[in-house]
Amino acid sequence: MKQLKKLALIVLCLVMAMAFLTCKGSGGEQAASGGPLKIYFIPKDSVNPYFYAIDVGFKEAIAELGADKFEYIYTGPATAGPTDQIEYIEAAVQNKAFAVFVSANHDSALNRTFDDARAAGVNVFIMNQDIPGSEDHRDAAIMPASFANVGPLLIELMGQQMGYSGDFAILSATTDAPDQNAWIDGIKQALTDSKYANMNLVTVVYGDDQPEKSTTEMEALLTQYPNLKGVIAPTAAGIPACAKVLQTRRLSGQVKLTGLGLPSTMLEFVKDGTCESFALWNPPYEGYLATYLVDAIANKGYKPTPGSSFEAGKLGTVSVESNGQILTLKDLMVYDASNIDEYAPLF
Ligand code: RAM
Repeated sequence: MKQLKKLALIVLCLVMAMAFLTCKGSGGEQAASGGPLKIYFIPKDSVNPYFYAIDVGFKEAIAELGADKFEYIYTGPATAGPTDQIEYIEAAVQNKAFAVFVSANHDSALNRTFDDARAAGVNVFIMNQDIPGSEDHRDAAIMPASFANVGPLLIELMGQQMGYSGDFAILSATTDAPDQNAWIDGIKQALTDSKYANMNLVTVVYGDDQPEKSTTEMEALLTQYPNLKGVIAPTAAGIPACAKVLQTRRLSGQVKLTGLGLPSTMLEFVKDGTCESFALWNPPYEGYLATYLVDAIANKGYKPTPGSSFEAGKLGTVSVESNGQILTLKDLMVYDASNIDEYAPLF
C-alpha cells in the first residue's frame, strides 16, 4: 500500500512537472508547432501618432518575412500612466504571445508583470527605450538611437537657434517616462559645457504626450516667462502642439523651438519658420528590426545575449550591446528646410 502511494505521488509529480513545462513554453511552442507567431506591440498610449510610425515597420518586415507566419497585434491604453499597460501585457500572456514589445511608461512599475510574462514563456522586449535599473526584468531593449547623443544634440540645436544665450524651457511628456527623463538628464549634463554658459534652463513642464495638455503647458510657459527665448520639446506629441501655440500667437521665430518630432507633423512649422530644426531617428526601422529579431529567435534558435548578433533584412547585421540594448541607429537625424520635404511623407 505504502509502495502504491509512493508511485502515485511520483506520477502526480511527473504530471505536474509536464504541465508546468508546457505552460512555460507557451510562446516557444508556437514556433515549434509552426503556427503564426503572436507579436504584441504595446505603445505608451494608443493615440500618440509617434507609435504609428513604429507600427509601419512591423508591418513592412512581416510582409517581407511572410504574413502567414505572424499574428501582429498593436494595442495599448488610452493614457500613458505608469501602470496603464499592465492589463494589456497580461492579456498578451493569456493569448500566448510569442513576444511583447512594450514602450514602458515607468522604469520599474511593470517589473512584476514582465517577470510573470517571462515565466510564462513570453519574450519581453522594451521598445523605443529601456527601463534603467530594471534591465533584469526584460530580455532586451530596442533603442531608436544611442540615448547618449540626444541631450548634446538638442542643446546644440537650441543654442544655434537662440544664439547660445537666454532663457529656455523643456516641455516633456509624462513625469515618469524613462526615455524622457534620460534625455532631460542628458540636456542638463550637456548644458554644463562652457559653450552653453549663457543659456539658462528655467523649468521643465509636462504635457503627458497629449496635445491638449501640451498646448496648455506651452501657453502657461509663455505667460510665466515673458523673456523666454526657446523651448525644447523632446516629444513627438508635444513639439507640434508647442509649434501651433507659437504660430497662433504670432511668435514664430521670436521664441525658438526644437526637440524630437515626426517630420510629417512638423512640415508646416518648418515651412513657416516656427521651427528651424528638430531631430529624430527612424521609427519604422524599430518595428522592422523587432520583427526580424522575433524571426531569428523563433526560427533560427537565436538568443539575444550581449555580444551576439542577428540578421535584420535591409538593416543588415545587428548586434546586442553589453547592456542588452539593441541600437536601431547610432546617430539622430536633424530635419530642417533642406530635407523636410523628403522625410515628411515617410513618417
Ligand atoms: C513621444 C514619446 C516617445 C518618444 C517620441 C520622440 O511621443 O514620448 O517615447 O520617443 O516622442
